[in-house]
Amino acid sequence: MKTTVTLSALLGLAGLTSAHYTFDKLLVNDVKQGGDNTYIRKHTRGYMPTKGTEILEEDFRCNTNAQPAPQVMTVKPGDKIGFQQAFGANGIEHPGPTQVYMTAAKNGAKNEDGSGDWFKVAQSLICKAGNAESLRNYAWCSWKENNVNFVMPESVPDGEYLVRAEHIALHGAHAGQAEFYYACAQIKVEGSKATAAPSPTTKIPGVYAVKDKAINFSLWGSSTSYPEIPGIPVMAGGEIRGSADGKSGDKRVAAPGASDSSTKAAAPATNNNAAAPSNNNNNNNNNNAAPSGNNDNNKPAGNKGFGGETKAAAASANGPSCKSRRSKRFES
Ligand SMILES: [Cu+2]
Repeated sequence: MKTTVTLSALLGLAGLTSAHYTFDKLLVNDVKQGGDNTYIRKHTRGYMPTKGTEILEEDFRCNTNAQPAPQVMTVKPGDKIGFQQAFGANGIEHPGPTQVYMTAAKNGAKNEDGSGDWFKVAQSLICKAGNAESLRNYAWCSWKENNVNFVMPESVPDGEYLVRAEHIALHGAHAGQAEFYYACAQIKVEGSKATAAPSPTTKIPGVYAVKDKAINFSLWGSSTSYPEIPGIPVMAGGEIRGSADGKSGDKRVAAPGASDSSTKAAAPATNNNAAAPSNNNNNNNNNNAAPSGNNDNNKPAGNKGFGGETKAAAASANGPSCKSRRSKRFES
């Protein structure tokens, strides 16, 4: 018994070194720029993820002891920006979304400490619709890609920025062990016609709370979608890749924003139905169809996912590390 546990611990550790990652190489239009950490700030966490209450620390901005990089990369709207993995890693094999945040650097990107407001310029979710099992791996847009990437939208004004790319691994999220992988690049945007300050904004740390649903989501239930948005919504015109259920495939679309509100007044319609039954004391007889329809929309996925997942969660609750599931199977 004891031998088995030790063996599985060893297997788990062996897996960790190859499974974990950070980002140190900047890509522009899929071409590597400079060397390691020429444009991406070097930090001392190595490939280990940030977890738990560490997301409340100041180092959650650009990672542990991050130091200004020697250079600032100039890009224009429409350029594809990528943060490639460090240490020879060649593909993200953790399930979860990616986010890219930016903060304006009024005194230059090299001098920016990230204490100001950040906006979210891009988000990737699920690119392949599938079953619950697929959500534990290849359903995600970033699966097996060796970089976190996005296309610089027209809606980001000219100027220097810190750009923070992040992948959240969710395999341990049900047990409060979501893993955050991230680094910051120093980038100058030139050629934008945008003048409005991007919104909404957040502070980092502060963008996530430890108990946020989006980072405590279980992949071990029956859910075939990820109906959560970690942090704040993507800015108007920013990039959303994939979708909550992957049914739209691997597409990059512009996020809607306040300026589009005149064309999008459709959403509130369903509220009228919900209001109607409250006039009747006789809940049982009236409007049976409507309430049950509402329940179908709101609950089943969540209920089955969260109710059914308790056992699965308990079964894999030992798994703060990625490969421990595998070793656990070997045990049993
Ligand atoms: Cu991991």
